Amino acid sequence: MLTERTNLRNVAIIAHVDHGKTTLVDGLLRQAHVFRDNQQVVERVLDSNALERERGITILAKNTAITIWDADTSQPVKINIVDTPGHADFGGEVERVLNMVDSVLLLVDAAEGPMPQTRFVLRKALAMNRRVIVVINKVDRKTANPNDTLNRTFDLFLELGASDEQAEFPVVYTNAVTGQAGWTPDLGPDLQPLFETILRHAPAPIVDPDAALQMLVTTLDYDAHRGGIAIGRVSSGRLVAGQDLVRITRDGAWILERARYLQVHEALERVDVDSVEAGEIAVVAGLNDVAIGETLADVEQPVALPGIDVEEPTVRMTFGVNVSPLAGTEARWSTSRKLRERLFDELRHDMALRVRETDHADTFEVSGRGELHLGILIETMRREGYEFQVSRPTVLMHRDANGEWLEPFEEVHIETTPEAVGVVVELLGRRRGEMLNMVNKDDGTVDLTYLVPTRGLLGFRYQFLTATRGLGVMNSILHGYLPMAGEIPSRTSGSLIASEAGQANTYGLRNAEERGILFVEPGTTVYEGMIVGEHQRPMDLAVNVAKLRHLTNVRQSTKEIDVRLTAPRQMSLDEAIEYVADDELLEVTPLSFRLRKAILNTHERGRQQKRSQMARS
Ligand SMILES: Nc1nc2c(ncn2[C@@H]2O[C@H](COP(=O)(O)OP(=O)(O)OP(=O)(O)O)[C@@H](O)[C@H]2O)c(=O)[nH]1
Ligand SMILES: [Mg+2]
Repeated sequence: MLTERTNLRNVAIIAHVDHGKTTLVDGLLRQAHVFRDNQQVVERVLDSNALERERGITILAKNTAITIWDADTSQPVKINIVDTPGHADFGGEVERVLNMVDSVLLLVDAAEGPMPQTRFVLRKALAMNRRVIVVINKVDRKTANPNDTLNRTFDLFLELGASDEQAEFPVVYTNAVTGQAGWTPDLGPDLQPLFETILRHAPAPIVDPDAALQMLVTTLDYDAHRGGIAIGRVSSGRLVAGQDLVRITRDGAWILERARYLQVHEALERVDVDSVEAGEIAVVAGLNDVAIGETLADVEQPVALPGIDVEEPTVRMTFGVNVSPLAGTEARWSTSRKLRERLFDELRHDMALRVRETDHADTFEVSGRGELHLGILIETMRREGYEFQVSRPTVLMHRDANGEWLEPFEEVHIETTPEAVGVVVELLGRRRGEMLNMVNKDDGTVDLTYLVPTRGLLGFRYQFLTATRGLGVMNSILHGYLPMAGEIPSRTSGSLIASEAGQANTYGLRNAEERGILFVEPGTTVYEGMIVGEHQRPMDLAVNVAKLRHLTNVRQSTKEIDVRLTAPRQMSLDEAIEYVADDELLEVTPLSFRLRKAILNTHERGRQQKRSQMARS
């Protein structure tokens, strides 16, 4: 029989990047008194992994829970809260965790209004019929316009085809930093209005605890002592610690397992419990092998739940065994077997990723939602001790029903200064962007909306930041597949390439410096075919940066010996991924990343280039 679990709520917080989700969770945790009075708590406590803290963004969705008092029923109510990432590349995380909740808090920045990812996450939430509570955050910002934001949010609901019921959403205004909320933009002293709205409007789970057990595995974790951990909502029946169950794989296979350890979320911790009833989010540990999208089911009546749908990837890179002359010197894991294992293991966690074998046993095709999605995987693997080489990202194309090629397009939102508009418009024009809208805002900034082929956006961010002197803000989201946009010129500069192995020295580098911008400094070990700088001109140029000065009897003037090189350009991993050209690779190790030509030998590369030039003419 279906029952309503009135003392439970499952809520996800969804929004565009940076609209304040993780900060709001801090406030909810603090005001639900989950910390000791004198406990020091870091800001954005849920952004707990190293990459999240370094980059100041959420990458993985995370569960937490609070318990608050419901004055109407005089009962404590447990609220499971799932924080989600806002960056478009991690949209797969949001799609997946919506499976655990009955309602969402849709946060919208009162100054920015709804942004591309607001639309994406709202569309998903409406499609899955989740109750939406709109939270207009950052009402304290100077340029905040809460009323306009509310109107535009309402329009977005209608545009996305919300039902009348869905469009009658409750609204709360907040300042997540100070932990204040209100029914109007005039905020009260604390988040009480938000707590009340959740209690009144977030539906309690309606479930059948006496039916056969079903739980959809939505998140994975690992514990050194307890082994594989599966997290998900028990959608029917109940789970008892130590019980036997059937794990139904995504291929439909049945595997007998035991739920050795059983936990639920409490604040930032997980606590052991004896049983979990339908409606609650359970943490099951001690499973032998488990993947996202599988169902944990009753042994007597194993029935699979619908799997987790996430949108297809748009961008692909190859990951190959590192074959540079420096391979094996800086990493713990280098072999193709290790690389293969690691990549395929990632699929168990990440629904938005695809990995395919290629004709070469040492090379794998890895596809994801964008450069950042793949970049985070590369950075994570590098920190785990792997080395490998990756190619330039390319977009994944489709054929339509008539056999015509289609390519992905993105809607791009740009906020910039009036001075930089000209350059940005020119850059995007060259990349086949089509301007959809341009708004001069009261605060002196300019908002541009573009439709741009994803192909044209690869490698764009770095140029954009240079053009806007780091002040521009750019966001993009997949618009869909459209007919091919025609040729897009790639990088306009060639590379400076080491013609000989050795240690770069001042003398050699000084010669190279006259031709462009250096990436390496004196003392860096280089190999033939390694890229040591960016050429000012469109073609590649081989330079010997390890060249030693001929010793002569003629004394050098001190002026000549004391040459100063300009500091080399230090690229971040993201920048290097954007920079790498078609015939180049990026070598990634735990200690360094190096750009290199795919063909290292200078003569052979020359021959190859001539051949392809001849083939083209
Ligand atoms: N002025 C103001 N700043 C806020 C408010 N809420 C959050 N911020 C700031 O906005 C920035 C982003 O906050 P986060 O909580 O990381 O945003 P997020 O939505 O979790 O970001 P992602 O998870 O990366 O999508 C931080 O610098 C916060 O301090 C607010 O109400 N007012
Ligand atoms: Mg966050």
